[in-house]
Amino acid sequence: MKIQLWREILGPYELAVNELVVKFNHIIDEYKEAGEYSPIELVTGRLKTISSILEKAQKKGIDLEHFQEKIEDIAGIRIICQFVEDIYKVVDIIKRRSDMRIKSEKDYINNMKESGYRSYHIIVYYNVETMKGTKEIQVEIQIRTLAMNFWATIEHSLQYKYNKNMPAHIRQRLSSAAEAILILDQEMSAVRDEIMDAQNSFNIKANTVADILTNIQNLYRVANKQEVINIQDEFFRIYQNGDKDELEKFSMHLDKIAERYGAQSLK
Ligand code: 0O2
Repeated sequence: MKIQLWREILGPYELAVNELVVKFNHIIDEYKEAGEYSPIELVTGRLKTISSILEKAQKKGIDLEHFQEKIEDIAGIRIICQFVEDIYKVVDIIKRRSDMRIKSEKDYINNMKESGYRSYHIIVYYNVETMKGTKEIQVEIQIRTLAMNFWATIEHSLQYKYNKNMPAHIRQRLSSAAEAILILDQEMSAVRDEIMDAQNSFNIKANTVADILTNIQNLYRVANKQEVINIQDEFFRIYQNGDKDELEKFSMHLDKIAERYGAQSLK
């Protein structure tokens, strides 16, 4: 077997993980910017450790000459959603992207594993640019709810602790916990619209306040200082009143004033 230069081999995988975390976080930002509910709550990425790669290769009888093709999760992305429905929305988003190509999918949401594990897995091909040119990387994307993630994290730690010899009573407890997680996700889905409405209002308010404060700051540079102080006082009054419609009206009014001064686009 030829020498494995691990750091050189894993570099592009690390790059893929870093790039994809940035890209999926950007999706969250875009939704928030638009004042809309984001189907993605949280994104994390990890590079499989060399010891885990060796362990998986040994367990599955994979020849180390071919581990890059055979081990699909050297680069791993985890997308956490609030609701089960969001998972399928994220799957659609991934399928529509032009920067990744689907290799395979596993729906462990509708087909729960015997362990109680639930998650949606997609293996994609993703290109990274390196000194030596373009390299196609396989990336495993796991998509699950916050509740599913809670269960999987605990179960994974216990699997590690007991090294595949988990006592039956713990296995039984985990199985009951998996049932409870399933019910929890169903209950949360039932109030999804209410929660989404609340979160949308929160985002809209946050964006309106940010717009108002940017306008006030820009106006402070070009307009009469006393006039800007009066505007700020008015903003605090409306803000404290807590009337969302009045706040939005005030923001639109301020846009017009800023436009008059040509202050809207000032950074
Ligand atoms: P790690 O440490 O997370 O990287 P298999 O070998 O058949 O179990 P396969 O064919 O590689 O797995 O694919 P599968 O079943 O889609 O599992 C891939 C990954 O999903 C696993 O990677 C885990 O991260 C996660 N997973 C799958 N089943 C379970 C489970 O029962 N419990 C938990 N907590 N996670 C699971 P690795 O390499 O096994 O582990």
